[in-house]
Amino acid sequence: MTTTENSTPMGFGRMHRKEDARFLRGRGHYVDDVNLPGMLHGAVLRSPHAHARVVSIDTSAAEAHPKVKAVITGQTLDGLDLAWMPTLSADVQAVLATDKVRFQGQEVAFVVADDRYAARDALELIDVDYEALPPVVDAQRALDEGAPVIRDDIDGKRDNHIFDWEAGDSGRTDEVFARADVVSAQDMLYPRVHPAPMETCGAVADMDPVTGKLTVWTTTQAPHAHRTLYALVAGLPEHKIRVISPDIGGGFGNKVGIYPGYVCAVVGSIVTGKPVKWMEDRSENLMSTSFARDYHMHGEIAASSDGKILGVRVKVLADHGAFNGTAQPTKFPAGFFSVFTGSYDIEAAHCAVTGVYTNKAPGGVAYACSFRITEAVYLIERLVDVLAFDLGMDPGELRMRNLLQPEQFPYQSKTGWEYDSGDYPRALTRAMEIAGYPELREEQKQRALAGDGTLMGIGISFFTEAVGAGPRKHMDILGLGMADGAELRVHPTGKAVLRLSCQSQGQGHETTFAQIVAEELGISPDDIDVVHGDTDQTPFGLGTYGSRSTPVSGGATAVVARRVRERAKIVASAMLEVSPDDLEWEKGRWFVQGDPDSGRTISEIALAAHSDLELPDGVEGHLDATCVYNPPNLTYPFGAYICVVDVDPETGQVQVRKFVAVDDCGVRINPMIVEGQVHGGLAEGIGMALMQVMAFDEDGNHLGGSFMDYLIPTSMECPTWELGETVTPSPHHPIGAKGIGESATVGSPAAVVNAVLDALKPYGVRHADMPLTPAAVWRALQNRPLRTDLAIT
Ligand code: MCN
Ligand code: CUM
Repeated sequence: MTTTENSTPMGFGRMHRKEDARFLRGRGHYVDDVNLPGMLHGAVLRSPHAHARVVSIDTSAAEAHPKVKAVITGQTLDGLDLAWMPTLSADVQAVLATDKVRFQGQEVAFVVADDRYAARDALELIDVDYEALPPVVDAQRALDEGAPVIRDDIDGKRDNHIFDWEAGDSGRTDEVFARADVVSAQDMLYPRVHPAPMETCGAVADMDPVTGKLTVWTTTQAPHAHRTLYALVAGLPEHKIRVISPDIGGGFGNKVGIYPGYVCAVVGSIVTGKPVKWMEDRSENLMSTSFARDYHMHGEIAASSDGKILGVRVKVLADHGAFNGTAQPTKFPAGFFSVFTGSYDIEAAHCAVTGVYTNKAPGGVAYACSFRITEAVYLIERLVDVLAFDLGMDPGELRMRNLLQPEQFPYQSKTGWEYDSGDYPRALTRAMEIAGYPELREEQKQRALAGDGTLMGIGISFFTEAVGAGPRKHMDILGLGMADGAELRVHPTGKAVLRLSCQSQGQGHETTFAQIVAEELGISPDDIDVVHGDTDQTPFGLGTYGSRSTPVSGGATAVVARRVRERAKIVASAMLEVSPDDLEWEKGRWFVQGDPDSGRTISEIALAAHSDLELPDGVEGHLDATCVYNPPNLTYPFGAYICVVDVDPETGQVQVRKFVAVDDCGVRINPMIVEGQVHGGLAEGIGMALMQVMAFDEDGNHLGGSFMDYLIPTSMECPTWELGETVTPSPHHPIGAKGIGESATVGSPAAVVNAVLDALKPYGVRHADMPLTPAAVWRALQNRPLRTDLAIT
């Protein structure tokens, strides 16, 4: 498609986002923009302790505040059987604490008042008597004999163990390890991080006392899933609940689950009979909403002396915080971590993951993670570099040696996944070409010989993602099928409206999904409205996460458009008085085979279909169609990233000088949006590799409650990205597309860390944990003499 970004392509291609018209003019409409007549405001009282018994809560002074309309505590909720809510991981989470508080920032009480300020003021009038308990902060100590038991609310629970889970074949793996020439082992931590979306979480709940219908405007990536959960939590029938997700200012996984504040807003509205708004502030978002990672990993990689990887063995301790939350299904509590063999042809692999409770905020999978693939990619890509270090081999060459070959697809991984398509060597070759890999290595060598005092590092990562949760064949994993619906209406004038279950938080769905319809039907994307984020207006589906919108809802959109095309064919055959079998489709119109001038455009057909004028008996009018799409498999996007850094050994300061990213997400609907997704993810990757960590002190005090303490990357830390692409279509997806939304976040941290460690190689440093802050880099270099032999090999 040859179009500029300013014109509208009739299908796939670059075009500016349709939603930019409102976003750039400040006309976006977010939850906090929802203001209803008589609306009240809620605020949450949070625990100052990481672990404490709640002895008593005195709310009388707060209730006496002239502007306070209600004070809700765990006790109030207990009476309504609402004090605990189910998580998506077969655990329960306290909506408001009754017995104990289990992390600093946990929700203890909810005040509803005339305005936000009064609600905040009244929090200070609530008197809570806590009896402090020793906290469990360190995941490594959580299973110690005699460790304080965090979840004594669970019947018979006497430790902090959540689950043991494993994947792969341990016997075969031990066997290949036994015959390997080299075994490299490394402990590594993927630290706890937070997605920190620009817009914090919030809800406006409005229970209509007359109709009994509850409307919740809320920051959710999955409106239909939230509706079902509200129905289960509140015991309301589903048709009496409407969940509306207006514009969302970034989600990154933070807005998948249900938070206590949402439930409190709902209860507040039921109790007061008025609409209630609750919006978090920044600290609340950072302290209490879904975090990511916190994976303590021990990896081992076995290889022959010439660098053929034979096996991988992994043990993980997963810190899930105080409640096991956010979609880590019972049967699959480590998510998709089992893709940890990555992009390599490995004979045998085994991993074992143990989950533990600690006195920290619950969550675990948020932050563009593809449900633990982030950790898996980091692990294998770091292990490959550790092996290269031990073998004295170039990490690029070692990867090339072991990548899966094109003819191995569809590839059955050693842990049970079927990679749909790929040409990995092509992607890595492309990245090396763009980066000028041999020249970079030469420059590095020359600089080492010149000894100019700074260190240059080149890091590679190659990743395979698995995205598009939904396939029935994986129902055993997720416990539920995840088909997405789509509805397409074509108006009499040939304009259209597409209704979807997925929900954009900045990914540009209003543009790209209109482009899919345009590609299939030849209606301009400008003439197609995309409606999402309202359960009363859109078909059911499980929402946007794990980069599933294009793989699943995108499939639904292509199929529904094809159904419309087939309906149009019947109408066209009536209009042209020929058999449907004699018609041929050309984008935008049906014509009689062999007579190209005979055609009827989709808008002519739409008009006829609605006016009935040319339709004989028996031909249904209208062109509208619906579809429920069950994807046959996940899609497996992949990519090759190369990062170049300069490190100052005196200060530990890392400067990312160059970053090359070659992504393959199959057919690209809108290359400009794809590149934007990659840019964002690369910035996040630099953030995680170099500066981000959600830290706690030994008492469980949260040390990252503001952007002064929890650092997110800015343009200052980012180089000019150099992007490339290869296109390997997904063989099973209707338009050959794979997801892209999380690829760069998943793939880039390892490239940055590998680059920094490549720079530190002359000092014999093989590994250091993220974030590689100046202090961490400086520490890694202490008491290590510079070895010129390592610098120039
Ligand atoms: N796309 C395309 N061609 C492809 C694949 C995707 O043009 N072959 C387009 C899509 O049509 C869509 C966008 O790229 O407009 C992202 O598509 P997809 O990979 O399907 O991901 P989702 O739409 O399902 O978005 C979810 C994903 C996740 S899980 C996180 S986390 C994340 C991410 O997207 N959060 C984001 N990217 C984000 N981007 C923004 N701006 N804000 C977030 O919160
Ligand atoms: Cu894991 S973050 Mo996204 O899947 O919403």
